[in-house]
Order: sequence, then C-alpha cells, then structure tokens
Amino acid sequence: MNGSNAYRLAVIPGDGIGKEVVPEGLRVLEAVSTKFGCVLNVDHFEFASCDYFQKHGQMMPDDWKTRIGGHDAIFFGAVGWPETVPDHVSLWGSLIQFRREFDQYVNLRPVRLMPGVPTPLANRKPGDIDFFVVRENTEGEYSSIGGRMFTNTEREVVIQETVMTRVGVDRVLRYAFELARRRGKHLTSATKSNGISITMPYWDERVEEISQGYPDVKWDKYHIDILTAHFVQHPDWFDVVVASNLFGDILSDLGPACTGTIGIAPAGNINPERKFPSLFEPVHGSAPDIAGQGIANPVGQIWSAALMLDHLGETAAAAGVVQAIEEVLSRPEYRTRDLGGSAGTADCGKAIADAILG
Ligand code: GGG
Repeated sequence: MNGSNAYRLAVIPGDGIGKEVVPEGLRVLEAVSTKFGCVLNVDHFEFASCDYFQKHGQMMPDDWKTRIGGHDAIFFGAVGWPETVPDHVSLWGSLIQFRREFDQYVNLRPVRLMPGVPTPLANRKPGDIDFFVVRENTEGEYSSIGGRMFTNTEREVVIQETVMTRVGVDRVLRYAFELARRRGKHLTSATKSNGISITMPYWDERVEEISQGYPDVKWDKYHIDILTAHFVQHPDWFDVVVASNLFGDILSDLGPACTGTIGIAPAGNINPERKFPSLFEPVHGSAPDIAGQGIANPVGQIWSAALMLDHLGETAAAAGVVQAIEEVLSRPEYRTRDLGGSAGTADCGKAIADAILG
C-alpha cells in the first residue's frame, strides 16, 4: 500500500460478460473518485482471457507477475470461453495462477439479502440473510496433483489428490475466526469427515485446535450435504462459514442464489498480509449464454469494487458504494433480467454511479 489515497489498479476484464460488467465497475469507481477524493490510477491488461490465448497460445505472458505485481489491487471480470479454450485450461492459466502466486489464500464472499430484491425463499427480509463465506483459496481439492494412465483403454485410471497443509488450513481458519470475532457472532465449518476420511477429519481437527485461541467465538460444523439444505431452509443461522476450496466455491454460489441471484455476488481473493496485490471479482463466471447482449447484472462487479475499496482502507467510499447498490436494487426499473427486470447492464451501472454522486 502506498500510504496515501492514490492507488494503482490493474484492470483485467477477461472473457464474456467480464468485458461488459468491468466497465460498469470502472464507471462507479470514477464516481467514487469524484465523491470521496481517492485517486485511482488504472492500468488495463488484456491477458488472462481466451482472446489472449488464441493470439499467444497461453493465457498470460511469461512476465505477468512483474507487470501487475506492483499494483495495489487487481480488478478482475470473468474467465472462460469454452468454445475456444477448455475451461480447466483457462481457469488454471489465469485465476488460479493469481491466487497461488500472489498467495491470495482467503476468498471472501459476502452473502446478503438486499432491500427490495426478490428472493426465491419465502418470508425472508433484509437482515435475515447476512453472512460471509470464507473459502480456502490456494489448495484443497483444487490441486494439480494426479494423472491419467491407460488413457482411452478399458483400464483407464484417473487420479486427483486433495492437498491440505497445516499452514494452509490454519491460516484460513484463523482469518475466519478473526472475522467471526469482529462480527461478534459465530462460525460454521463445512466438512464431510464421515465420507472423505483423511483430509476432512484433518480439517475438523484443525478447526478444533484453532478454536482454542478463540474461546469467545461460538462455532459449529455441518457436513456439506446438510449444510446446503440449511442454506436454503435456515439462511439466518449463518454468520461466517469457513470451507475448503471446492465446498466454499459451491456454497458461495448457493448463498447468493438464495438472496435472489448469483449476479450480485462479489468476491475478494485476499492476501491478508498485503505482501501481494489482492484480486476482486464477481463470483459469477463469463456466462457465454448471455455475453454480448448488454443484459448481464453488473452488481457483482460493482460490489467487488466496494470490497476492494474496503481492502484499500477507503471504508467510507466502500460503504457509499454498497448504499448506492441498495438504493438502486430497491427500484424495479433498474433491475436486470436475472432479478425479473428489464434494465440493461449499463442502465443499472449508471444508476449506481449517479446514486453515489447524489
Ligand atoms: N469471476 C469469476 C470467474 O470468472 N470464475 C470462473 C470460475 O469458473 N471460477 C471457479 C473458481 O472460482 O474456482
């Protein structure tokens, strides 16, 4: 961090609707600069996209780390265009590189029911659903350890290992316990230690041990299968939910779906020690089915900008963005199709920027 209120942002739209929602995020950030006086110096990068892959045969240049490593934060859209690049190639060639090389070991994903937003759950009002999913972001089920043998024969064997390290598990658990302590509420751990009989009992043991350092924080744990049911039936039970990489990914799509749409959900891929830039992106992907039509919901991207401002220490600006999102979402004319409205991406983005400017 640079110690002033001027920041260097690396902006990477990526693929599909990323190219439509990132400009709306930038429009809102411009309004934030005007209103709150922080200076946001933006550098645009076209790598970490399938277009880049088509031109260069790889998702990112060899020197990508040097090119964006000096920025204060990365503002990212979405990755994936399976027509041209297999999804596992585009994801591992971009986002997962960022998360690992910049040690963004926390993926922080707020889940909140916003005023006026229609939810598929009956009898829920704003305030009933307000929690965080803390997803482990650098190891777990997302490991590249494994392989195929006897490919394309009847003896075909495919193996992929889950990796849990003590450092990796403990640090994300500590982050989650700290967050639960700050919020003064409680922590839920997602497990599956009855079926996944080596790594998940280890996860549970680490939760048990780390919890000893947080006697003031109440905690519980659920197997992932019943936990998904509770998300739908009792979303008010949760405050901070900590989960492995895969479980956290699933829970952080399900949570926002319960609040109306995954289109509004933000994420921060955070390096809490601030040794490397953190990356902020919507939870949703590139959505090839609606890309290019100007109908994507920009709120996930814009809320990610709020998370980024908060991370940069611009807390008033972050709160201002969230308040503007709330104001605009409560007006049906600015809702995009995923929320039952007919507004376009730019209509919604502009309304939020205007709400910030007052
Ligand atoms: N903006 C998020 C994005 O593009 N996600 C693509 C995706 O498939 N991500 C999987 C993951 O976050 O693990």
